[in-house]
Amino acid sequence: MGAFKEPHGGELKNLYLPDSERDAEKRRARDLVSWDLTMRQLCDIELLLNGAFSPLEGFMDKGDYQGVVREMRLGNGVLWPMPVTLDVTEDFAGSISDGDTIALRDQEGVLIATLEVSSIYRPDKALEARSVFGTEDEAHPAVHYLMHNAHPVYVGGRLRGVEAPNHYDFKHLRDTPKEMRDRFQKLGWRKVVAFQTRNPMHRAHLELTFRAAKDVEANLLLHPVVGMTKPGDVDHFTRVRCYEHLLAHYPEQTTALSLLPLAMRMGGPREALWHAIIRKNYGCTHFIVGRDHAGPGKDSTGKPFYGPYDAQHLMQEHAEELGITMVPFKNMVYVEDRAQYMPEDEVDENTRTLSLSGTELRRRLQEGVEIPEWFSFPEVVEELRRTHPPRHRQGFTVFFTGLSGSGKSTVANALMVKLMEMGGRPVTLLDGDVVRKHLSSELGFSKEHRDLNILRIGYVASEITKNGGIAICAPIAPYTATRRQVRDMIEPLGGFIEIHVATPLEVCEERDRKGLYAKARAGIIKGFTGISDPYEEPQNPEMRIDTTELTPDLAAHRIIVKLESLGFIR
Ligand code: PPS
Repeated sequence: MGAFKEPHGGELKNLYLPDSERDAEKRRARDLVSWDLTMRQLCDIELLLNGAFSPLEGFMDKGDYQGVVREMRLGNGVLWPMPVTLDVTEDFAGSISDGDTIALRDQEGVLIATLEVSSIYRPDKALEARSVFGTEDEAHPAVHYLMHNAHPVYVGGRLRGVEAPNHYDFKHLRDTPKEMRDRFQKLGWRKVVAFQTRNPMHRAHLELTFRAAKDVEANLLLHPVVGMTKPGDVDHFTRVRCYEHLLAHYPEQTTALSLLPLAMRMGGPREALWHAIIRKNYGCTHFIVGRDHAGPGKDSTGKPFYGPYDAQHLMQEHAEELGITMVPFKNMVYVEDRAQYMPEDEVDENTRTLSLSGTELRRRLQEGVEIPEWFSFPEVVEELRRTHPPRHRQGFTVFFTGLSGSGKSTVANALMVKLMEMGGRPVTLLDGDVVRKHLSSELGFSKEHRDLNILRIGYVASEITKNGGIAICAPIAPYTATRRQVRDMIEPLGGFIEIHVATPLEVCEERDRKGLYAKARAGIIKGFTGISDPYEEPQNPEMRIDTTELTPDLAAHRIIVKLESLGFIR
């Protein structure tokens, strides 16, 4: 192994027990207290066990954790920028003591590893957020995770690996650091530059990585993250199919593709350092760091969390100690007159350059508009179009909300029939009364029960939407926060069109088809929406209708027109 390929801290860890000891460990684990690993912890443990996080030998104890949080150093002084901790509930923490061994299992109960508990401690989460991520602003995804998802107590200790977390997808593209190093050795790759990404790659990325490799005379490893990335990112299945297409465009025998099951924190500069250390452990000699590396986007006041080159500066500061060389990212732009990509800093300001922002790309995908050849490869675009069909081929949910008797069900029925007449997608009506009969039969009308009811409707609608169908929901849904939750559940999967049926209470009460208003006024029905329970009006629905004067037919027609204008039907 060449001098350049030293693992971080000197030794490539492999925390798995020898095959001969695994069965005994499994038997022993039957009597141990078990912790079911979260998604994040499963990603972390995979990279701990296979040595990608060398020199770590387990989840951090209090000493390592504090050193890492405060000064990016483990207890033994080795540079390490990111806490890797096992967060557990109070209840679980209360059931274990120092010196115990606990079993760590995946969601199906498979034993992944055992952990010898050496430290049980309560982190100062605000301090962790400020020191590691530079902010307590919850618009930062990792801070939000820390405050709302991470459990309150951390457990540290050494791991004994029993079974690697299982992956059913892209097995041929998954390598441990040892496997990757062996491959480099076999291929005779002495210098390897790694490229980290969580996004689909297009022509600019190809040019950039190709140039980086050429500049440092190294081979190239495309090393995209497929663990957890930023919420809202393109799913890794789609991305990996795109990367496979892209790979064919590199000169033969120069470039490899391998997937990294890392749970990103979007921690900017500290994360860049972490990424570099991981790649060093995989045997790479160089690492590309771009503008705003692992950036979490904007804070709650609209300002970026980190400066665009903070990550490069921090890498520079620790260059010597890192033992992997940074290749700073040059922003590539397309120069039309020369029909080629060039680094931004090599183009004079009078030259006409072309670029396409991520937002514009999403718009074009959404509306089925052309994506130019200079931007991407047709196979990559085709792949993105398959998972991001234009709106008229996406599923959507029409969510009616309004008082009892406002006309929701009648209009929803009319709309359903009109959509079925048009054809193209299956339509499901989740009417308030019908849902309460089949899906929520045990629920009443307390706030808690109403919320549960709406979230169930939202869940079913989200599945329908995800699978390309049309869900029409027509509950009262009186609470803003719950409607918001439903929107958040559905919007990433397709369309969400909220329609406030704003027929005034007096009209609803006057109609009183079911005689419920009279009973509510008489106090026979308690907590009736609009009478003795609140209805919070939607502030920004996609549409508002009032059925006082509007026939169901006309109301449904208006909604169809709205759906057409939004691009969901044509
Ligand atoms: S909610 O709040 O969204 O969960 O309500 P929903 O599932 O749409 O059910 C509303 C229908 O239940 C009848 N009903 C009541 N409505 C409101 N408040 C109370 N306390 C109540 N008790 C029974 C009522 O007939 C509603 O039907 P619609 O179709 O809206 O008139």
